[in-house]
Amino acid sequence: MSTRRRSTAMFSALVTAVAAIAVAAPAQAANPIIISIYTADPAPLVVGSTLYVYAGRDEAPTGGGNFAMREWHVLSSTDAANWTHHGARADIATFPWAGADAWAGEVEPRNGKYYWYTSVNGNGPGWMNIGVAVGDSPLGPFTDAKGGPLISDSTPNSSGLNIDPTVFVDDDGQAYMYWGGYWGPRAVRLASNMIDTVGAVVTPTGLTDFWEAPWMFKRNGLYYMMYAANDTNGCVTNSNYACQRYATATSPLGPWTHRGVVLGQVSSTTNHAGIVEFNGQWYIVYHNANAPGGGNFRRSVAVDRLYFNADGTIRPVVQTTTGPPPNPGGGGGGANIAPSATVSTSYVSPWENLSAVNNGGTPVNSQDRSNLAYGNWPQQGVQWIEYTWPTARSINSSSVYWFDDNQGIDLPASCQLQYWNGSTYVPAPVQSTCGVNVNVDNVNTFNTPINTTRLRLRITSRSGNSTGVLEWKAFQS
Ligand code: FUB
Repeated sequence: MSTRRRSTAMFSALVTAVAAIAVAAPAQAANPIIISIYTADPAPLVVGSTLYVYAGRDEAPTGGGNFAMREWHVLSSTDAANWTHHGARADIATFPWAGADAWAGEVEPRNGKYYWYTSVNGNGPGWMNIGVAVGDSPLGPFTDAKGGPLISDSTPNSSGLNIDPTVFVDDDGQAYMYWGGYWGPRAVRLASNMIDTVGAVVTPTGLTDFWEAPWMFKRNGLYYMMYAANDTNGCVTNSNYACQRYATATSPLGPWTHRGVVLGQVSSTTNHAGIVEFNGQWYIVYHNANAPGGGNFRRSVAVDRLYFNADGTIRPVVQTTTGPPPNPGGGGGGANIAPSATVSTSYVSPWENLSAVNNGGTPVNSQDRSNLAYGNWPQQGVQWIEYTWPTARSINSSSVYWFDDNQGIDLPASCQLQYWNGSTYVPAPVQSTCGVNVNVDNVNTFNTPINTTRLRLRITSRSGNSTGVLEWKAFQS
């Protein structure tokens, strides 16, 4: 029997609301990312150069067998490795019509406001509801936006358990909300005010073995839905636990096509996660029971890297205790504009691919050819690759992931970033020497942004070797 079913009807205490605490305390730089309190059901959100994580707080006592959740907390980071805890930014009292169970939520920005969709137990008939609070900043303050539930047990065709909202605003401005538990996924359109539904609640198809905890996002024009499943058909060995499966679709309400497992079983029975792109890299934020004294009702939030294959499928996540390395990004968190450039080179080996350098791949290590590789074997000495844009771009940093096949292609002896000043190539105003480290993005931040139509990476090989690149990014200021 799953945690959810074991806890059903066991949790009815009316909780006195606790006012939001306006603190910003350092969390930590490893997994779990916070151990001063227990946290669960994380939902990431990038605003500017900051990665926020919204999470519930687990307050069950040691050995407790039920959820005790009254508050939603916020953490933030500017590098996905070092975290600041901002305390409780919403709680049961945020919703005057509710009384208990501050379960999973997600924040979605729109029109300069931040809408926090949450699972919460109302005081009326039925059990869980979806509420929505609104604030003027990612840290609030948040107030009830509607004066009652957005979704409840009385909503026609609602889920058997109305929890775990995920809200997604598409490029055309149409917003969608998915939610549900007890194997009952549901979806509905939201109005542009973000607090009303539009049209009927529908039952999406193709979310194979859906249990709860949907998370929706879009990448390269493809819609993704990650969700918790608890089947024993490749997900978990014991259906008290859950994994994260995912499906893709070419339209936001499906039909969905199941693609496999993203995140395997974790150390807590529940498994709840969110996926986000931050500073050019992808991350999964999830929970487990790994903090000291942790357990199924004393969970903790963790962060790890997430990798896509060239065909858009997701690689199974490797859960770590170290968390990801710091990713401070390109100085301003600007977009990687390399994919929109035309790339040229002094030489590419006929069996390698110049397109590798700006195809948006995220290498796992310097031998990772899964998103192709650029190499210039058997050339030695100085070679270059170059980006050209049709109009001038403002660029404030760059990063290079070197290819090293442990054969003829080795890390370079040195490198230099140059740009076209209108009549010749000149060195970019880098803050540090061009990095030649293995297995990492070698980030080079500029002292001042450059305006140019051409950026060049000049590479000098080690004696007897050639050089190669897996991904070269240029960040817009
Ligand atoms: O934290 C309470 C509930 O447990 C969440 O709403 C579910 O997703 C599961 O993580």
